[in-house]
Amino acid sequence: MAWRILLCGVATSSRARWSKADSLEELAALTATAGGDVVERLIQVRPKLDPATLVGRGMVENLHSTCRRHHIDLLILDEELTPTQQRNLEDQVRVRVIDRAALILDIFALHARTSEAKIQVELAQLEYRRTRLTGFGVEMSRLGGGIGTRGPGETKLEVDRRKIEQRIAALRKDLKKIDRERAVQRERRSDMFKLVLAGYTNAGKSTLLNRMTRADVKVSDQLFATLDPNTKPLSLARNVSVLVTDTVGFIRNLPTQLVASFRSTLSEVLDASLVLHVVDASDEQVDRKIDAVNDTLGAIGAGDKPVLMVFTKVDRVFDDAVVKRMKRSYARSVFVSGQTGEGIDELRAELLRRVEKEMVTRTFTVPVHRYDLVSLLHDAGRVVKEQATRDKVKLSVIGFRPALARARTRVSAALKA
Ligand SMILES: Nc1nc2c(ncn2[C@@H]2O[C@H](COP(=O)(O)OP(=O)(O)OP(=O)(O)O)[C@@H](O)[C@H]2O)c(=O)[nH]1
Ligand SMILES: [Mg+2]
Repeated sequence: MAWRILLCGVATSSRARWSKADSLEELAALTATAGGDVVERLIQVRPKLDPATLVGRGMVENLHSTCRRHHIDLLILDEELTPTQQRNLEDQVRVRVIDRAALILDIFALHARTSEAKIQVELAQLEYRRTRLTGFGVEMSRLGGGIGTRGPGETKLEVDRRKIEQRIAALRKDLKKIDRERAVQRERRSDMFKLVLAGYTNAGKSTLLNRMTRADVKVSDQLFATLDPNTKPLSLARNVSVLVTDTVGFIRNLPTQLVASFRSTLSEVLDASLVLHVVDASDEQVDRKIDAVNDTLGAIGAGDKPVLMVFTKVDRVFDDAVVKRMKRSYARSVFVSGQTGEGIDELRAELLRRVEKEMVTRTFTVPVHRYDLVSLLHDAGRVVKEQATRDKVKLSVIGFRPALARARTRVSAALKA
């Protein structure tokens, strides 16, 4: 049976109540993704958070009676809880209490598939938990399993502080190794034009990747369905191929531990030649989610990457005024549906335009007998002219700027040797 869950949030003014209600809506979606059943939601309007219990005295009592009345198993707070607040609330409300960050960590733990994702999630969970252990290693086991305590795969989360420190050190070492492997992979792809799909979780990124590249990435109406980057080739025209990467989605206030330990996954974006910021056009929170994604891009150092806004799910938008407004606010954006394929040709045309802006023509002259260099140049781009004299051959090549720069270096080095 699903866990029975009570959600609670604090609005700092009555005007902030509505945005808090939206925030609880998202918290409910996260809870459902984690397999919980939201039974009741409570919002308290309070200008200041209580240092001891976060919510006020009256709300603590309300939470206590609501939990008894509805047989609640778990209380989830939308705000970040200090370890003390968490403990005090558990003592007074008499159910388990977690915050939004712990819930997100839990979903990541459930969805981690590859060893890289598992390492990153476990590290984030341990970093989160480390600050929450007081005295001599609190007995986590008294809390039992369930939402908020699940570890990636079969690994049991450690509860002992000394063991946690050791485990964190080991995981950090593993991650360093993975980072190095990634760097090698990146180097190998450095000649290609790279598109990276970034966007709020559930925006429709994987659906778009599947539609554009006939890939088969898992799509689901859950939050954070994708944790591991998937890179696929995409041909935009004869001789114009790029790579498209689908990666983990963003969310408002991504827990800091996750940002830190998912740095290598998140930093896929840093490697992009062009970021496709994928937006769910049918979402009522569209502007706020765009802002959250832009904030996250800034936070990971990708704030100045070239971006193309791609509004998807237009098949679900029935109000033309909505699309008009978005077209006005976000000039040069593209409107598509990953599901029906509507607008995908326009998207491809726009991508080709963007890629072609980065294409250049270069001429190379190599000795006629150096077939190896001639073939290297054929690999580096499209050879549009080839003129042979008695002992030399001159080639004009159109290609991606960094690829041709690299070919130039390699050809010169080979000729000097
Ligand atoms: N109607 C409609 N639904 C879509 C479209 N694109 C995606 N969806 C649905 O939206 C949900 C999320 O789609 P995904 O492609 O998994 O979204 P994502 O951005 O990869 O999500 P995460 O990996 O979880 O961050 C799924 O239920 C999809 O079927 C679309 O163009 N139209
Ligand atoms: Mg996805």
